[in-house]
Amino acid sequence: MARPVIISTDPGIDDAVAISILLFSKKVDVKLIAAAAGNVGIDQTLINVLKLEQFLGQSIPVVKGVSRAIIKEPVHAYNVHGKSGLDGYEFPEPDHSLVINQTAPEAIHEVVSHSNEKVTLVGIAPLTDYAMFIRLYPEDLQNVEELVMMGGCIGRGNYGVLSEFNIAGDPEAAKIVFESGLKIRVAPLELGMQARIKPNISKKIKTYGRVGDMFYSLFSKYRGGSFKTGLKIYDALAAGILLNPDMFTFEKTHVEIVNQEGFTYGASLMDFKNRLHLSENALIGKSVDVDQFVKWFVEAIKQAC
Ligand SMILES: [Ca+2]
Repeated sequence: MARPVIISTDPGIDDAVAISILLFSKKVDVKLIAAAAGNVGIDQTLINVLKLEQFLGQSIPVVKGVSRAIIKEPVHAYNVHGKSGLDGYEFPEPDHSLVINQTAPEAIHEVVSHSNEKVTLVGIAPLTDYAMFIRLYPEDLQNVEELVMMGGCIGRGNYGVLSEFNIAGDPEAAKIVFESGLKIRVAPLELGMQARIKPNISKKIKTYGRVGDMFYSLFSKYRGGSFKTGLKIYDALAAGILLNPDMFTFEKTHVEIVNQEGFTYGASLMDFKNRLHLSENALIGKSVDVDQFVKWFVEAIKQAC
């Protein structure tokens, strides 16, 4: 049976890929999409979710997330995704009727507390909305299956020396989430670096009708890696962990989020050698079989086309 899923996302070109894969997978049933502040501002990520849904002919309820990180000043990634967050393709004007008039934590609570089956949370953005949900509705956690997320890094970061964008975007939120006791599976930065999408794959995707053409256009503007040497479609790795975990190797560990101001603010210390002597709180994807991933990725996108 399809697992009920909520997606928290900040589209974002790699988000658009992950959302499309999840919307068309038979293994999951997407109940709600929460637009989060991240790659671009919250008003724009909301519009981007709506545009994508409209383009894909979907009508999943959408909620606008909390407008910014809990404490940290907002950070964005216009340099990677362009000014709109989805630069490279002209989407039709979105249908705003899908937007629910609630806060994101309220909307997440509604879905989780009314679900007959445990709900899986997918996090492919800073974790602000999930952290607020956890603080406001702690009793709901018993009806959450797990959080599957893209974020953090084993080694060096893509935002700070030691911090990855989704964690650095709201370190306090990440700390709340990792200390919540939720079961968490993580696609860290390194997986996206391993599983690069080469031009021959992008060109193959371009042949898949209007959806394939849309992705190709976005990929040609995306600055997560290089179109020529390979794109890093980070958020798709979280979708991969949820839908096809056999492609990965995992290791359980403690993840400690650094939330003291300073050069390491927002770092995610993945303590594989147990130097901190703290209990395990996450399962980290450490490597991916790239050939298997590429095969899966192409097939998964094809489902949306
Ligand atoms: Ca994202």
